[in-house]
Amino acid sequence: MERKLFTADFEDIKSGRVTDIYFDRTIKILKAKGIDKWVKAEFIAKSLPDDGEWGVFAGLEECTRLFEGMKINVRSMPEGAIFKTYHPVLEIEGMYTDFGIYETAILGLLCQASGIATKAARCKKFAEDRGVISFGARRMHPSIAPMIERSAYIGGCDGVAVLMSGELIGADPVGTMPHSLIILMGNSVEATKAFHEVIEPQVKRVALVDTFGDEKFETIAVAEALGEKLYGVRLDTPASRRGNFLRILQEVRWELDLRGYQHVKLFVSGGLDEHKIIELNPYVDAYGVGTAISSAKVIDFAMDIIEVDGKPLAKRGKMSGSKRVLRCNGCYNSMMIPLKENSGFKSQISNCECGGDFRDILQSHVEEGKIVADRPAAKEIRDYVLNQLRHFSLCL
Ligand code: PCP
Repeated sequence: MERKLFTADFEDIKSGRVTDIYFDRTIKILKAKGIDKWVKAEFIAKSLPDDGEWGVFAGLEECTRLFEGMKINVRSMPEGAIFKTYHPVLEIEGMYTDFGIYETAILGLLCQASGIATKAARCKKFAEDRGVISFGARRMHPSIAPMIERSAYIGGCDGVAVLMSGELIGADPVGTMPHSLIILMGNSVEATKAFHEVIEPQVKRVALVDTFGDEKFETIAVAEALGEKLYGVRLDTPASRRGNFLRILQEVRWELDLRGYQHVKLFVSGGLDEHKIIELNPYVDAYGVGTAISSAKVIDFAMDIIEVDGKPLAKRGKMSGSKRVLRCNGCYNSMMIPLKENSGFKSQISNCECGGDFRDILQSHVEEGKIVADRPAAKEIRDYVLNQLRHFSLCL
């Protein structure tokens, strides 16, 4: 059947077709030479986008579906774990020819999802209790919109905009109104009144106030039109008119409060990222972040062999041997030590100076193709990320 999209589906990936040719040739050569080795390969990032000190590990659930039934063992951090550079987030063990062909696909699943989740976490960290909604599906290929928004949600976004993404994470999609509704209804008051008449009452009434007129006057007009029923206004002011956006927001807030509309919240979107969020926090109640999250820089994970037939062996620039990543459950300080006990390292590191206990966050995930780890829902993973975020500093 003719494909409508230039995208690969799960069967293509599982059949090893989404692989770089040199992996395919490597498997051919090894098989032709009757060479195969029991290896361990780990996934680490040597640097992080935005010179970040930490990243959010995401994409594991899709990898798990790929691993199922493969003759491999996998140790992995839980999805949503906050990780540091050089600390392995995942390790695969098996005959190289049983999993080597999937390096391209596994890296793709982890690098993009983790990049999105990390950017979402940075935005949420700075927005604090203000809402951050993923608004960026339109900037990327629609076939991956659910993955993008799931990653944004587990990274910390409070909501997603796309219908299918809402189904995937088990939450109602979130949205206000587009400029096209105001243009077709004639003005923001008519559009907002029509929205209020037609849309289910549980949907927050957030009017868009930058289409034709000045945000201040459009805001006053919709507030007077809907009064208590108006939940908020969205300012998506075009860059050409944005000037000092903080002052515009201050003015709108002032005019609303002056007229007794303290309940009306300010929602902004358009060209936002964590830097803009810090700047606008004094007046903003929620953010719609698109491009910055959906097309976030990927996490540059690499998969590298670190053991062959049980002996530590790795390329230059890599630390060989299987590892543990110990994290203190008190202060979240983490360290990396060899998996195997040996003289060089004090293996039994139980307590942290802060009094907390060290635990290995690289846990058995797949044993001989059988999934042995929990597979939490997106909401649980998001809660896990938000809980960790309280312990990780972020300076820009
Ligand atoms: C955009 C739309 C997106 C926002 C901005 C994301 O507004 O609301 O969700 O922007 P970003 O990618 O710069 O972060 P418009 O393009 O004006 O679209 P609409 O009229 O549909 O709101």
